[in-house]
Amino acid sequence: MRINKDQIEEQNKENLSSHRDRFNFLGDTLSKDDKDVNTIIQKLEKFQVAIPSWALGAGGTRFGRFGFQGEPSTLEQKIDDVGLLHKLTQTAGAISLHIPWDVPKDYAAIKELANSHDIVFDAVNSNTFQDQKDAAESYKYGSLSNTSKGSREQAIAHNIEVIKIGDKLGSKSLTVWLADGANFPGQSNFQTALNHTQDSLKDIYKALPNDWKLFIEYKPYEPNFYSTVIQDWGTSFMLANECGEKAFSLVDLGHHLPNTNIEQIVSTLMLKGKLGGFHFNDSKYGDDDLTVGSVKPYALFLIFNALVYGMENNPQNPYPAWMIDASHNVKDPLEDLIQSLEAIQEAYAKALLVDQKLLTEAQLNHDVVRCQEILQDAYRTDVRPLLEKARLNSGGVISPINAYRSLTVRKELIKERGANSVATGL
Ligand code: PSV
Ligand code: MN
Ligand code: MN
Repeated sequence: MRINKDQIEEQNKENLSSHRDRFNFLGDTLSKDDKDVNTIIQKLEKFQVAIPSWALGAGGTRFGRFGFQGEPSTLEQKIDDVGLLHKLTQTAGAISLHIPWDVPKDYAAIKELANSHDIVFDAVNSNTFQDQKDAAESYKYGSLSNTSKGSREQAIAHNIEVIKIGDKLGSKSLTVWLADGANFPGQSNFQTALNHTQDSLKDIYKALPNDWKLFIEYKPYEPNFYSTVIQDWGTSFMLANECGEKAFSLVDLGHHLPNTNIEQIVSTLMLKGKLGGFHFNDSKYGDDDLTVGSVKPYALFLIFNALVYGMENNPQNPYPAWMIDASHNVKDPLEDLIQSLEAIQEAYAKALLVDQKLLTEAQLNHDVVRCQEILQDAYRTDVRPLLEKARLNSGGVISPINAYRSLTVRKELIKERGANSVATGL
């Protein structure tokens, strides 16, 4: 199924006059407050978030998986799904592949398909957390950190292979997330594991093309429940520094212990020019991979406030690669991703409303109350008409969820793919 221009216009016709009323009211209010509404809208139009190829089917837990009908069962269909998201939202202009879950067979055809949807290939993700069929070595006791040279070498070779695959697609970065760690005290030697990981990452780094970046993702626990080799931003940062200037840390919102101050981590990494990538999701307890903004929208806003500050004040930090890393059991995955995209744009727009000059002034005056007021004024603003305007300007729909439902997208996908199609990967 493809959504065409006429359908988009048809969808927008219904909502246009109420959108205009709301937009004009907000625009006037913000302009009176000296906010540059057009610049904010332009920034929103430019802000693109990659969709991971594994988020398009219903996710599961280790207790089971409840599929969703009409799931994409091939890479082509996954790209088509991202195409649908992008058509409606104009915010999902990239896809991030996980290898070997989504190895293209015909590169030219896959690139052409993505191009026809106006989608580029963002970071490629390696996978050394599962043993592959017919693999010579096992990752049961680790991959890049394994005490067995054979397992380490296999994991390094896999990452180099992933770079080659990404290179053929036009990707410019490799994300490494390691499940490596230990389930029990005494199971492994912390220092040996860290040294092996560092050496292995350096070997991968050597194979990185000059215009590529290496993103090192951290996570405190799961699937190992006693220790994880790359457990926190400090370890990731240290490894990125050891590798070199093309290596960066990657922050996944779900990869922190409860109540960690993520916005402070973001600030520190950007100050040091080492925030390379970002995985969005939300959580209540751990790496829950819930819809972005569904549980802690204010925390998301504060994180965006730090990101916006960094983007404006830290030229030493590259523009981060944005990706949604969420998937679960009970929602239509495409509706879920639409909600996540909306939440990201909303937090970004609110952060753009923060008057950084006034905030600095209030900070210097130690006016703590004023500082909070400045942040919360921005947070309490209903910025949704700005998002609608940005989508309208770039050819999307005013209300993506409503359009998705009124165009009966899922029904069409079920008709095309069948009720029992199952997404590959996770
Ligand atoms: C691990 O929890 C993670 O966040 C990494 O980014 C993986 O590549 C992804 O989820 C999918 O398993
Ligand atoms: Mn992640
Ligand atoms: Mn995760």
